[in-house]
Amino acid sequence: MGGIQRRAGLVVLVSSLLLLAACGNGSTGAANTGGQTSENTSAYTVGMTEYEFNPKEITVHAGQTVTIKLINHSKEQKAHEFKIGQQLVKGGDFNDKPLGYQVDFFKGLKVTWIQGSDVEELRPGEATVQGGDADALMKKTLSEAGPLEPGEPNAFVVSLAPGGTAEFSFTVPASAVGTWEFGCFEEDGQHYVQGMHGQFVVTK
Ligand SMILES: [Cu+2]
Repeated sequence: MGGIQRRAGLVVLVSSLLLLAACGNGSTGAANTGGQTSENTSAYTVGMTEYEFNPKEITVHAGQTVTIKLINHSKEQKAHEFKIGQQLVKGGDFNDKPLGYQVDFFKGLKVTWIQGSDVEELRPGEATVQGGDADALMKKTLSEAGPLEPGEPNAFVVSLAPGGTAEFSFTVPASAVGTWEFGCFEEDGQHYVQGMHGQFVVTK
Protein backbone atom coordinates (compact mmCIF):
# COMPACT_ATOMS: atom_id res chain seq x y z
CA MET A 1 0.00 0.00 0.00
CA GLY A 2 2.85 2.32 0.90
CA GLY A 3 4.27 1.63 -2.57
CA ILE A 4 1.07 2.62 -4.35
CA GLN A 5 0.80 5.84 -2.41
CA ARG A 6 4.37 6.69 -3.18
CA ARG A 7 3.82 6.03 -6.86
CA ALA A 8 0.66 8.16 -6.87
CA GLY A 9 2.69 10.94 -5.29
CA LEU A 10 5.33 10.59 -7.98
CA VAL A 11 2.71 10.82 -10.74
CA VAL A 12 1.39 14.06 -9.23
CA LEU A 13 4.93 15.44 -8.98
CA VAL A 14 5.74 14.57 -12.60
CA SER A 15 2.45 16.09 -13.80
CA SER A 16 3.21 19.29 -11.92
CA LEU A 17 6.66 19.48 -13.45
CA LEU A 18 5.24 18.99 -16.93
CA LEU A 19 2.71 21.74 -16.27
CA LEU A 20 5.47 24.08 -15.10
CA ALA A 21 7.51 23.30 -18.20
CA ALA A 22 4.51 23.99 -20.42
CA CYS A 23 3.94 27.34 -18.69
CA GLY A 24 7.55 28.40 -18.97
CA ASN A 25 7.60 27.86 -22.70
CA GLY A 26 4.49 29.81 -23.59
CA SER A 27 4.35 32.82 -25.85
CA THR A 28 3.56 31.25 -29.18
CA GLY A 29 -0.17 32.01 -29.23
CA ALA A 30 -1.34 34.56 -31.79
CA ALA A 31 -3.85 36.19 -29.48
CA ASN A 32 -1.56 36.29 -26.51
CA THR A 33 -2.67 39.09 -24.25
CA GLY A 34 -1.37 37.95 -20.90
CA GLY A 35 1.61 36.24 -19.42
CA GLN A 36 2.02 32.57 -18.80
CA THR A 37 2.82 32.75 -15.18
CA SER A 38 4.26 30.41 -12.66
CA GLU A 39 5.56 31.60 -9.34
CA ASN A 40 8.93 32.88 -10.44
CA THR A 41 8.78 33.27 -14.18
CA SER A 42 6.40 34.87 -16.62
CA ALA A 43 6.52 35.30 -20.37
CA TYR A 44 4.83 37.99 -22.41
CA THR A 45 4.44 38.34 -26.12
CA VAL A 46 4.09 42.02 -26.99
CA GLY A 47 2.82 42.92 -30.44
CA MET A 48 3.73 46.28 -31.97
CA THR A 49 1.77 48.01 -34.72
CA GLU A 50 0.47 51.44 -35.78
CA TYR A 51 0.24 52.83 -33.17
CA GLU A 52 -0.16 50.56 -30.23
CA PHE A 53 1.19 47.74 -28.17
CA ASN A 54 -0.77 44.60 -27.47
CA PRO A 55 -1.18 44.02 -24.55
CA LYS A 56 -1.35 47.59 -23.25
CA GLU A 57 -0.72 46.53 -19.68
CA ILE A 58 1.78 44.13 -18.18
CA THR A 59 1.88 43.26 -14.50
CA VAL A 60 4.88 41.47 -13.00
CA HIS A 61 6.09 40.72 -9.50
CA ALA A 62 9.33 41.75 -7.87
CA GLY A 63 11.74 38.83 -7.94
CA GLN A 64 10.17 37.30 -11.03
CA THR A 65 12.21 36.47 -14.09
CA VAL A 66 10.29 37.97 -16.95
CA THR A 67 10.71 37.08 -20.60
CA ILE A 68 9.45 39.57 -23.16
CA LYS A 69 9.04 38.64 -26.77
CA LEU A 70 8.48 41.58 -29.09
CA ILE A 71 6.97 41.17 -32.53
CA ASN A 72 6.68 44.04 -34.98
CA HIS A 73 3.39 43.47 -36.84
CA SER A 74 3.64 46.76 -38.76
CA LYS A 75 1.32 47.04 -41.73
CA GLU A 76 2.92 50.30 -42.84
CA GLN A 77 6.53 49.17 -43.08
CA LYS A 78 7.46 51.03 -39.92
CA ALA A 79 10.06 50.28 -37.32
CA HIS A 80 8.87 50.15 -33.71
CA GLU A 81 10.83 50.24 -30.48
CA PHE A 82 10.42 49.27 -26.85
CA LYS A 83 11.56 51.17 -23.77
CA ILE A 84 10.37 50.99 -20.17
CA GLY A 85 10.73 53.95 -17.85
CA GLN A 86 9.27 56.73 -15.76
CA GLN A 87 9.07 60.51 -16.29
CA LEU A 88 8.61 61.34 -19.94
CA VAL A 89 11.36 63.44 -21.50
CA LYS A 90 10.52 65.82 -24.35
CA GLY A 91 12.84 67.59 -26.73
CA GLY A 92 12.97 69.21 -30.15
CA ASP A 93 12.80 72.90 -31.07
CA PHE A 94 9.44 73.36 -29.38
CA ASN A 95 10.04 70.87 -26.59
CA ASP A 96 7.09 68.89 -27.87
CA LYS A 97 8.67 65.65 -29.00
CA PRO A 98 8.68 62.74 -26.57
CA LEU A 99 12.18 61.21 -26.63
CA GLY A 100 12.08 58.64 -23.86
CA TYR A 101 12.06 58.39 -20.08
CA GLN A 102 14.19 60.15 -17.49
CA VAL A 103 14.32 56.97 -15.38
CA ASP A 104 15.18 53.79 -17.25
CA PHE A 105 13.66 50.62 -15.78
CA PHE A 106 16.64 48.59 -16.99
CA LYS A 107 19.34 50.75 -15.38
CA GLY A 108 21.74 48.44 -13.53
CA LEU A 109 19.88 45.29 -14.57
CA LYS A 110 21.28 42.24 -16.26
CA VAL A 111 19.36 41.50 -19.43
CA THR A 112 19.70 38.11 -21.06
CA TRP A 113 19.33 38.39 -24.81
CA ILE A 114 17.70 35.23 -26.15
CA GLN A 115 17.18 35.92 -29.83
CA GLY A 116 16.34 38.61 -32.34
CA SER A 117 15.60 38.96 -36.03
CA ASP A 118 15.51 42.17 -38.08
CA VAL A 119 16.73 44.11 -35.06
CA GLU A 120 17.43 47.70 -36.13
CA GLU A 121 18.77 48.85 -32.82
CA LEU A 122 19.86 47.29 -29.55
CA ARG A 123 21.18 49.78 -27.04
CA PRO A 124 22.12 48.64 -23.57
CA GLY A 125 21.74 52.03 -21.94
CA GLU A 126 22.99 51.38 -18.42
CA ALA A 127 21.98 47.72 -18.42
CA THR A 128 24.31 44.79 -18.99
CA VAL A 129 23.09 42.90 -22.04
CA GLN A 130 24.51 39.45 -22.64
CA GLY A 131 23.73 36.34 -24.61
CA GLY A 132 22.87 35.30 -28.15
CA ASP A 133 24.06 37.79 -30.76
CA ALA A 134 23.68 40.78 -28.42
CA ASP A 135 27.30 41.90 -28.82
CA ALA A 136 27.09 41.96 -32.61
CA LEU A 137 23.75 43.79 -32.52
CA MET A 138 25.04 46.42 -30.10
CA LYS A 139 28.10 46.99 -32.28
CA LYS A 140 25.90 47.30 -35.36
CA THR A 141 23.67 49.77 -33.51
CA LEU A 142 26.63 51.96 -32.58
CA SER A 143 27.96 52.04 -36.13
CA GLU A 144 24.63 52.41 -37.98
CA ALA A 145 22.22 54.23 -35.66
CA GLY A 146 25.00 56.36 -34.20
CA PRO A 147 24.79 58.38 -31.02
CA LEU A 148 21.59 59.32 -29.23
CA GLU A 149 19.47 62.19 -30.45
CA PRO A 150 20.11 65.49 -28.64
CA GLY A 151 18.36 65.27 -25.30
CA GLU A 152 17.46 61.60 -25.66
CA PRO A 153 18.06 59.77 -22.38
CA ASN A 154 20.51 56.88 -22.55
CA ALA A 155 18.33 53.82 -21.99
CA PHE A 156 17.90 50.19 -22.88
CA VAL A 157 16.02 50.11 -26.17
CA VAL A 158 15.15 47.51 -28.77
CA SER A 159 13.98 48.68 -32.17
CA LEU A 160 12.63 46.24 -34.73
CA ALA A 161 12.18 46.48 -38.48
CA PRO A 162 8.77 45.37 -39.81
CA GLY A 163 8.40 41.63 -39.19
CA GLY A 164 11.23 41.69 -36.68
CA THR A 165 11.23 39.86 -33.37
CA ALA A 166 13.25 40.02 -30.18
CA GLU A 167 13.23 37.98 -27.03
CA PHE A 168 15.00 38.82 -23.80
CA SER A 169 14.64 38.21 -20.09
CA PHE A 170 15.50 39.94 -16.83
CA THR A 171 14.77 39.59 -13.14
CA VAL A 172 12.56 42.31 -11.68
CA PRO A 173 14.28 43.94 -8.70
CA ALA A 174 12.40 44.70 -5.48
CA SER A 175 13.35 48.36 -5.92
CA ALA A 176 11.21 48.51 -9.08
CA VAL A 177 7.86 48.10 -7.32
CA GLY A 178 5.57 50.75 -8.75
CA THR A 179 4.02 51.86 -12.01
CA TRP A 180 6.14 52.23 -15.12
CA GLU A 181 5.37 52.86 -18.75
CA PHE A 182 6.55 51.21 -21.92
CA GLY A 183 6.61 53.19 -25.11
CA CYS A 184 7.77 53.62 -28.68
CA PHE A 185 9.39 56.93 -29.64
CA GLU A 186 10.03 56.34 -33.34
CA GLU A 187 9.58 59.16 -35.88
CA ASP A 188 10.40 62.01 -33.49
CA GLY A 189 8.08 60.67 -30.84
CA GLN A 190 5.05 60.61 -33.14
CA HIS A 191 4.35 56.96 -32.37
CA TYR A 192 4.16 57.79 -28.68
CA VAL A 193 1.91 60.79 -29.34
CA GLN A 194 -0.43 58.59 -31.37
CA GLY A 195 -0.86 56.24 -28.44
CA MET A 196 1.99 53.79 -28.68
CA HIS A 197 2.57 53.22 -24.98
CA GLY A 198 1.32 51.02 -22.16
CA GLN A 199 1.55 50.38 -18.45
CA PHE A 200 4.18 48.19 -16.83
CA VAL A 201 3.20 47.50 -13.23
CA VAL A 202 5.53 45.89 -10.71
CA THR A 203 3.84 44.50 -7.61
CA LYS A 204 5.48 43.11 -4.47
CU1 LIG B 1 6.32 52.67 -32.95
